[in-house]
Amino acid sequence: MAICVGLQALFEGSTEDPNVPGLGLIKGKLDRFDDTNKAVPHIGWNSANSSSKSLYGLRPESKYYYVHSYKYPYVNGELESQGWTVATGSYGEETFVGAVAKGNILATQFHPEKSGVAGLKLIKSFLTGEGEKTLGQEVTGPAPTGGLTRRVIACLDVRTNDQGDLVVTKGDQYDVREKGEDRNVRNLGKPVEMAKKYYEQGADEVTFLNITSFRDCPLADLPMLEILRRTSETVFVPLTIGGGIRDTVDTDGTKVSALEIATMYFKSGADKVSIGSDAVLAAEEYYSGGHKLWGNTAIEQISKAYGNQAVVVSVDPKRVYVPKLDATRHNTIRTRFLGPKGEEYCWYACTIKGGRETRDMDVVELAQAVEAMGAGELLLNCIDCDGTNSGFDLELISQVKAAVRIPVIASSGAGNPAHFEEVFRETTTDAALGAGMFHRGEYTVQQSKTISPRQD
Ligand code: 1PR
Repeated sequence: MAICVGLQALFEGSTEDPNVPGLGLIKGKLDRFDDTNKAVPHIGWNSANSSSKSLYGLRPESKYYYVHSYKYPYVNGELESQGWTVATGSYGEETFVGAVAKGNILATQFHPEKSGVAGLKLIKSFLTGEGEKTLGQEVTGPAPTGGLTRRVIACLDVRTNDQGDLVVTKGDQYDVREKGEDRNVRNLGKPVEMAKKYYEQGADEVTFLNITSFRDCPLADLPMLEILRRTSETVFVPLTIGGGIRDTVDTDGTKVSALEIATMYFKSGADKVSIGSDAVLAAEEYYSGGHKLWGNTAIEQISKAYGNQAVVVSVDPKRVYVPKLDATRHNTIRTRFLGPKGEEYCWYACTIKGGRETRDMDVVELAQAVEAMGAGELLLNCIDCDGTNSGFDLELISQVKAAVRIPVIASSGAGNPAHFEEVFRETTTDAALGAGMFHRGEYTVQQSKTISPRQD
């Protein structure tokens, strides 16, 4: 059984690295998705339609989790004439090979181990041998539901509270302490249990953000490692982990690179790492060095080792109001929400250290720099909207989507399911993330998926 790049390796080669031959078990070469009109990598839940032929229990109405930039373009009958049964997916105008099987060989471009119940069924069909027995037989079923769905992500901000327990918390504009006298850290539950609950409610992904990074903790004892290990035992959708991913010095004085930290997370069950503060500092160097890439930033190193799709950059912007469009050198928009002095324009300043420090860099500059460095996705928070339950900042999301070709996750401000509907309708965002409304039990993840539900 071959998964994702495992399927790709069965072919003769790929434009990803023309000098490295594939196994050549299947004739043909892979190429990259065209990103003129769509985000690349292709990330999310899409179909694998085997045209009424049984293929290890794949179902036309189910969706499977893909994350890749290279694909084998589907040509009707080509692989079938080599004896393969084929399932296809479609992304924009392109139809690509989602899965192939012949005898006891099964290869999937998507990740069955991250495709929830539908993926587990496929793995079972492979392990029991049932899939091989029925391979290629005619089957009837519902009509295929093609195309990529837009993801709904549940996010858990995690930190240690004043009693030393690791808790899921949630801030209002990044302030996670209660409003009362004692100002305790808000405790909304336990990370592993909450992640499982959101998986069962249909979350397309789960993100953990360690919002106080590694305060004086030996790296090997990082509590987030244990959380990932335990979560990946019961949660079969992609897991992202963020917080503290940068070159650092361990408590015993040993230098540890961001790549080593990311490796520890991947080995513990993470599918993607999310980089916040370090990305802003790296982007500053990128511009001060005249757009030069040195290959030494965390983003470049991790994306080189694990692929762009494994690196998310988490952005923490906040609005800076200005009286006119050309008041600063920054990428400025006209806004429907006027500033405190009636200003009609604003730009979004990037912050680091959980919003504690504002830098002279706007969100478009950051997004374009990290895309050039190899980030595969942006997690676009908004300090002004965070925890307000007033809806996503559609102006911010539209500005960033227009500036980059990598996928964008809209975040901050979701207060009810209609806000998800709105952000998917009004912007081209690839995914939307919610936190507080799920943690407080006001709505389930499933209720937020009216626009892009997927079936297991
Ligand atoms: O800088 O690489 O160590 O990463 C730190 C990470 O922790 C960053 O991703 C940063 O966004 C996050 N973070 C730091 N401080 C806070 C805080 O809240 N005090 N949380 C924080 C960011 C934003 C979202 C939140 C959405 C949705 N939280 O994760 O879940 O805003 O909330 P809502 O739907 O309830 O409005 P580094």
